[in-house]
Amino acid sequence: MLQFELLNTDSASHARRGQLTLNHGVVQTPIFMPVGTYGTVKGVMPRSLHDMGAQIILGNTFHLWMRPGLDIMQSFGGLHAFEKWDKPILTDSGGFQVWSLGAMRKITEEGVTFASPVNGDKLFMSPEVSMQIQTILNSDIVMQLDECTPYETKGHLTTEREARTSMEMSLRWAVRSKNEFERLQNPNALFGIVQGGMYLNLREESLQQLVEMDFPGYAIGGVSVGEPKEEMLGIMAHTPHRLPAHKPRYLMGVGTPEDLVEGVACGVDMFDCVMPTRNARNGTLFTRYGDLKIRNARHKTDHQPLDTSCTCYACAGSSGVSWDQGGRDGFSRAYLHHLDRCGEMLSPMLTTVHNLHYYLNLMREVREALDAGQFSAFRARFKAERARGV
Ligand code: PRF
Ligand code: ZN
Repeated sequence: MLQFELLNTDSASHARRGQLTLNHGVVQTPIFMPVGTYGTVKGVMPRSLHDMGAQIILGNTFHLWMRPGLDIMQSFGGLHAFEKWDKPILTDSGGFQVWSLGAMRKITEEGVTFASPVNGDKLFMSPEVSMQIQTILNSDIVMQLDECTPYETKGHLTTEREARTSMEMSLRWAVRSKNEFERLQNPNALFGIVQGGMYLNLREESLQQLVEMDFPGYAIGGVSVGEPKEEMLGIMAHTPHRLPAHKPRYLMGVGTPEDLVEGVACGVDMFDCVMPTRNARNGTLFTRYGDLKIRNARHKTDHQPLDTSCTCYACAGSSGVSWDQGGRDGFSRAYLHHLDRCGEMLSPMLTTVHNLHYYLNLMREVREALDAGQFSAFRARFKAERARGV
């Protein structure tokens, strides 16, 4: 089940405000989806995710298939009950994750053969297997199995011919994914994934074929795979707005706060990325006034929170009142710098809460700007504030 309602469209860009209804609840778009690869958003309790306003999170077919395996998933009736998250979940198909194994795998028309990174067993992933696993996981949004076309192949830029071969196989895998999804009578929603590498003509062909297959939603894959930023912006400007207006559009694995706001302007409704969670663990924090590296010695004596305008638990404590509004309950940069130096567990916990709150709040501000017909002004102010520096 999936319903998508367009609430508002921006007059000066392709940006849209929408509402997506799934089996486990309603999602307001544009939206950022925190990544929970192994059935957990690393270091964050579901209750905190809820408090931060997370509406939908990701899970990974490949990882959950490896561990804990399908018998356990089946015994819990799916991923929601296992990880104690009762709102919507989107699962990636495993294509991208298997692809990331590099030399460990062999891709053929039938599917992907690879050695289990856990115990070395020889395993086989196909569109059918991916649909069978995602049906057991009972995720609200299921992704087709695809091949993520790399930016470089064997040391040279992927040629148009190579990108076409890959894109065409992804299309055949889309057909097989859809057939198996229907045969299994999966009650959720299956998304097709546009591929085509850096070739806009291939992207257009991929898109048209997928639209003919009439998926309830569409993703754009094969970006953020090591290409220069201009290439990604080129695809963002080309593809999203060509997809059917009345269906949700998901840009996979993107990106920085600037990429998200740009993506929205290009007509994207959904994003996921490990950047807020991974960078938090490495001590890189996103703030309204630019990025901040907590390991930098200049933070050692600073009493201010990470982001003086932020209302997250790390920056505003239990009161939820930001420093700029006079709140003084938040944790200081000096304290977070200290925790990091000591390798304390609370360090990545607090920084992850902050970064996720930043991303979720950014998208909330984007939605409010769209509701108010103020997206252009918001976009300009956002860029200026981020460029100011902390
Ligand atoms: N395909 C799938 N998952 C993905 C991607 C893709 O191309 C990307 C590319 N950035 C991230 N995650 N199935
Ligand atoms: Zn914060």
